[in-house]
Amino acid sequence: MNGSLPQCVSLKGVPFTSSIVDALAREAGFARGGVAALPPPGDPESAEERNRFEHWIATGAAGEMEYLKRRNEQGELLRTSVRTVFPWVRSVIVCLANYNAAQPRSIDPAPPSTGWIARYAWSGLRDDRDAMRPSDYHKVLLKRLNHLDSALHEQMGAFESRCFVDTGPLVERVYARYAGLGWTGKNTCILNQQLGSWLFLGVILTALEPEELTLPAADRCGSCTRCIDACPTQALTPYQMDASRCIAYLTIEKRGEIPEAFREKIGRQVFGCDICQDVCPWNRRAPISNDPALATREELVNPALDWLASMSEEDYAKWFYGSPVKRAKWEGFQRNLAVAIGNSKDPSLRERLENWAESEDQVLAETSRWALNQFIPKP
Ligand code: B12
Ligand code: SF4
Ligand code: SF4
Repeated sequence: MNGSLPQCVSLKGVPFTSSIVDALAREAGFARGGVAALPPPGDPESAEERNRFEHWIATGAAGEMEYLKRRNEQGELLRTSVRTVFPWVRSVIVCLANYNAAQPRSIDPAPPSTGWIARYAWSGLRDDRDAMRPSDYHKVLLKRLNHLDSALHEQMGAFESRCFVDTGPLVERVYARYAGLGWTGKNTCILNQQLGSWLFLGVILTALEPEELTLPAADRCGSCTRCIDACPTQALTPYQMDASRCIAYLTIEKRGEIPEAFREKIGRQVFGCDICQDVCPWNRRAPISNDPALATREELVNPALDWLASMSEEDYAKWFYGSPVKRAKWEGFQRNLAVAIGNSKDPSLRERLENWAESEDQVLAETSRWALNQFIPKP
C-alpha cells in the first residue's frame, strides 16, 4: 500500500481491536482472526523470541531451507523481527483457516501399498462443471486476506499494510500465539482449543496500533508427550523441531538424496507428514472444515503407490497443477515414491523400482537401488 503513510491509530475513529478483526476475518471466510501488537507490551519480538529463532538457525535445524537464513546488511536474520524489513509495522493480524477433513489419520490402519500425502495438500474446489480441481491454500488465503484488508481500510481509513501467506519474512506462528489464537504445541504447531491444529495461517502486517492488548493463549499441552513419542525420526524436543530430521522437510523441501538414515523411518509418507498432529488429543474433536475452497480430493487420501508411481511427468503436472504437492517437484516426488515403495516391500511394485534403478536421474536411480535392497530379508 502507500509507503509514505505514517503509523496511525484508526483514522476514522473506529477502534482497531481483535473483536473487530475477528468479525471481519470471519466475513472474509476465515475461521478466526486476531491481532498481535508490537512493540511491547506483549511483544512477539521480545529478546526471548528473537533468540529462539537465532538459536534455531545456529543449530542447523533449518537444514537446506536457505530462505529462512536470509540476513540484512547488518547481519540480522530477517525473520527475527518483521520490522527488520518493514519498520512501519505496529501490529500483525493473524487469520486461521480450518482444513480438517473427515478422512482417516495417517496412523490408522490403511490398505497395503498405499502411501500418504499430507492432509494440507488434499485440498480442492469444484469448478463450474462441478469437477474437483486442486486448490492451493496460499492463493485461497491471500484472496481472503486482501478482502479483509480492503474491509479494514473502508472502516479505518488509510494505513500501510501487507498481506502474506507463508512467504513473508516472519515466523507466523509466533504472532498467532500473541494474537491469542492458539498456543505453540510441543509439536511446534499452533493449537486452538476449539479448532485443534489443522489450520493454515495468513497474516496482514499493519501500521495500526491495537487499542487493547490480547493475551497469548495459554499452553494446554500439560504433561502430554504423544507427538514427541510418535515422531519416527525423533525430530521433536518439546516446542522445538530439528527440521533437518522432519519427514515434511525431507519429502517437501529437501532436494537431492534423502539421507539413508531416515529412509526407513519415512515409512509410507510420500509428501509431508501428519503424524505429530494425528496423535494429538486436541485434534480428536476438532471440527471438520466445510470450507468449499479447501475441500478434500478423495483420490489423494491413502493413494495407491502403484497409481502414483505409474504417473508420467505430464500426469504429475496435471494431477497436481495448483496444488502444494508441486513444491516437491517431479524429481522429489519420484524419489519419495521410491522410498515409500521400498518400505512397502510390495513385490508387485518391484519392477517399477528396477526400471527406476536404471534412470538417468542419479538420485532416483540410487534411491531405487536402496529401495530394492529393502526387499532382501534382513538376517
Ligand atoms: C519452514 C516451515 C516448515 C518446515 C519447518 C517447520 C518448523 N517447525 O519450523 C517444515 C518443512 C518441516 C514444515 C512442516 C510443516 N508445516 Co510448515 N512452515 C514453515 C514456514 C514457512 C516457516 C516456519 C519457521 O520459520 N520455522 C522456524 C521455527 C524456529 O519456528 P517455530 O517452530 O514456529 O518456532 C517459533 C515459535 O513457535 C516460537 N516458539 C517455539 N516454541 C515456543 C514455546 C514457547 C513457550 C514460546 C513462548 C514460543 C515458542 O519460537 C520459535 C522461533 O521463533 C511456516 C510459514 C511462516 N512463514 O511462518 C510454515 C507453517 C509453520 N507450516 C505449516 C504447516 C501446515 C506445516 C505442516 C503441517 C505440513 C505437513 N503436513 O507436512 C508441517 C508441520 C510440521 C510441524 N510439526 O511443524 C503451517 C502451520 C500451521 C499451524 N497450525 O501451526 C505454517 C504456519 C504455514 C501456514 N501459513 O499455514 N514447515
Ligand atoms: S511432521 Fe512427522 S517427522 Fe516432522 S516432527 Fe511431526 S511426526 Fe516428526
Ligand atoms: S500431542 Fe500432546 S504434547 Fe503434542 S502438541 Fe498435542 S497436546 Fe501438545
